[in-house]
Amino acid sequence: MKSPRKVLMVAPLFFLLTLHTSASLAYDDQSSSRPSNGHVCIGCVLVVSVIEQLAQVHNTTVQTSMERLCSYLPEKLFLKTTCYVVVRMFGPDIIKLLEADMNADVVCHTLEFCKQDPGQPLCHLYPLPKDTWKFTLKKARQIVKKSPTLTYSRSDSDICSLPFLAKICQKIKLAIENSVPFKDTDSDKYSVFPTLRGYHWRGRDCNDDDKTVYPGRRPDNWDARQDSNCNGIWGVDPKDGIPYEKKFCEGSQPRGIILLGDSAGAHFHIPPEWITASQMSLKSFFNLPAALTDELNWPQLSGATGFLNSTSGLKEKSIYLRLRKRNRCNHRDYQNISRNGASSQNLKNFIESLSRNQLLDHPAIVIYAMIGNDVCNGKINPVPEMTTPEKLFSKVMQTLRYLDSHLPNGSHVILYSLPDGTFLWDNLHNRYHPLGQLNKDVTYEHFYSFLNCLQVSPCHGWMSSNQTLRTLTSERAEQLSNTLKRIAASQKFANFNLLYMDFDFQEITEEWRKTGGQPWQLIEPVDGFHPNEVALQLLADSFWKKVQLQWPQVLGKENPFNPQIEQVFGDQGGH
Ligand SMILES: *[C@@H]1O[C@H](CO)[C@@H](O)[C@H](O)[C@H]1NC(C)=O
Ligand SMILES: *[C@@H]1O[C@H](CO)[C@@H](O)[C@H](O)[C@H]1NC(C)=O
Ligand SMILES: *[C@@H]1O[C@H](CO)[C@@H](O)[C@H](O)[C@H]1NC(C)=O
Ligand SMILES: *[C@@H]1O[C@H](CO)[C@@H](O)[C@H](O)[C@H]1NC(C)=O
Ligand SMILES: CC(=O)N[C@H]1CO[C@H](CO)[C@@H](O)[C@@H]1O
Repeated sequence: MKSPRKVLMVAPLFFLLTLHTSASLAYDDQSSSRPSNGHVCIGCVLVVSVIEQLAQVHNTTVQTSMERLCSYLPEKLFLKTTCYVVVRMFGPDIIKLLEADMNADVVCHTLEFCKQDPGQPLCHLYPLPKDTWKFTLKKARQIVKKSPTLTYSRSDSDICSLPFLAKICQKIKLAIENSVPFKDTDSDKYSVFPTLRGYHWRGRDCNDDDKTVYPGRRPDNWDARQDSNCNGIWGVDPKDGIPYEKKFCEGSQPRGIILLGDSAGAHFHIPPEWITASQMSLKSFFNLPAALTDELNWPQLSGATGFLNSTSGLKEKSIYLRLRKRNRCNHRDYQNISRNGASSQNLKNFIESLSRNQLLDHPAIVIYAMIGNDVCNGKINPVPEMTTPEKLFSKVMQTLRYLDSHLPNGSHVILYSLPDGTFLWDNLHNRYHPLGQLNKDVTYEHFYSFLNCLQVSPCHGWMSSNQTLRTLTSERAEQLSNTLKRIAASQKFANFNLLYMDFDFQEITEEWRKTGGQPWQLIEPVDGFHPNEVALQLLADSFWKKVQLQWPQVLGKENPFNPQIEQVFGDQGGH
């Protein structure tokens, strides 16, 4: 529960935070050695770019464009208020600078949100100004010289420590803490709230007051009196006095799905409408507050545990929805134990949030999908920071032993390999980033090198113009995948069957091409890194087909009573 609160602390400056979270993929123990102001710099460049482009799109003054942006933001989480506060603080300078034709890079360096450390390269997103950088910056500094806003040190990465924001941060923190009961005890992991790791992440609790009631448990006394496992099937058939759960679910081999994943598993996503001036409207930000409280993840739409209909229009469904369709007794039995920045090495920090009682609960299908962060980091020289096969082996074995002591007998664990991320560069580098589409001035190559320069890239190894580095990264990923494969082939556990599956992005791309799609359409446009919703659905589809073909026992039987369950219980209480 700690990380969402940390993120929420900085929620008011969504702008400054947008990329903060994406780049915090390496949230664990790397923050200390990272230059502190990288995220603040990106946030500033992002906001100033949007302000500049809004003015351009609507042919208005910078002042009007700033007000327009604030007016689009929702009131929730003090987003609108904060926007106006920020405008009051920095607006006058931003106006002067933009009206003097300075670009976002220059504005943010002048306002000291971006800094060039001595001996370090100059980090910029847009093409350099025509005059020399030094000269331009000097000119810009003169323009804002007498400004009162330059009295704070902006190098601090915690923007809540800025005096004028501290109060708002405090208010937001209180508002959130008072409105949502944080639950830390084991039996209380299920929730009736959607975000803050509530039912967007794992099955909705159907009786929050009773600790013995939760999704995934074997029914208590066939649920004659209450729905102890929240699958929406309970009570007694008045015709014959037999409990429905016994009638419809006995012997149907119910099972849940649990994802141990990273930001891709949780479906990290920043909607491009949030930063694309030409598409921005009052509707653009309605989902921002909820997204912030889910750490910018959208697990409810993810490939493994999503339960909402896809927004992409694809008909492919998540693995959870397929399991539910196969056996309606599995309703609500899903858990997304995923975290931004998760890797084999830090999974131990949060695996205990997995909830499964070995004696009381149904078996589970556990997908281990740490698909990037073992080779991805933002360091200037990323290779030495990558997980070695030896380190991977030892941590994965630890994880598997943990699972063996927590999963009910008859469970399955599937180790998912790392993809070859070279498709990122290959498909994106010469395309325009959403910030560069209006003026055709920022490609992903520029965007990647900006992130690398600031040392906040979610994956310097693959998001780099250095081909040697990309190849090295892929080689390491392959070694790690082979290690996982070897583990699956050689290790046996008492309570689950261990399997291995290749993450074959090539295959997904081919499927997508067949429908007339282009590979770049499978990548999150704003971060240029994560698989997007379509990719996740296609992956889920490929996963399902492979399992069905090779190991049908993993999925359990098709329940012949599905139509009756639907007839008696309708949507079973929904999600
Ligand atoms: C933008 O606005 C200015 C002043 O209001 C006007 O002179 C100019 O023609 C407008 N440009 C476009 C492209 O509409
Ligand atoms: C999902 O789509 C199906 C039909 O395509 C519809 O019946 C169902 O109500 C939708 N579910 C949600 C949660 O919107
Ligand atoms: C798990 O179940 C299998 C059969 O389903 C059985 O052979 C095995 O002994 C059980 N293991 C444990 C640890 O109970
Ligand atoms: C490319 O990456 C490799 C491996 O990290 C490194 O040794 C080399 O110096 C890099 N080349 C350039 C031009 O930065
Ligand atoms: C609802 C829920 O329990 N979500 C979990 C998802 O995974 C993270 C681990 O990263 C847990 O902290 C959450 O509790």
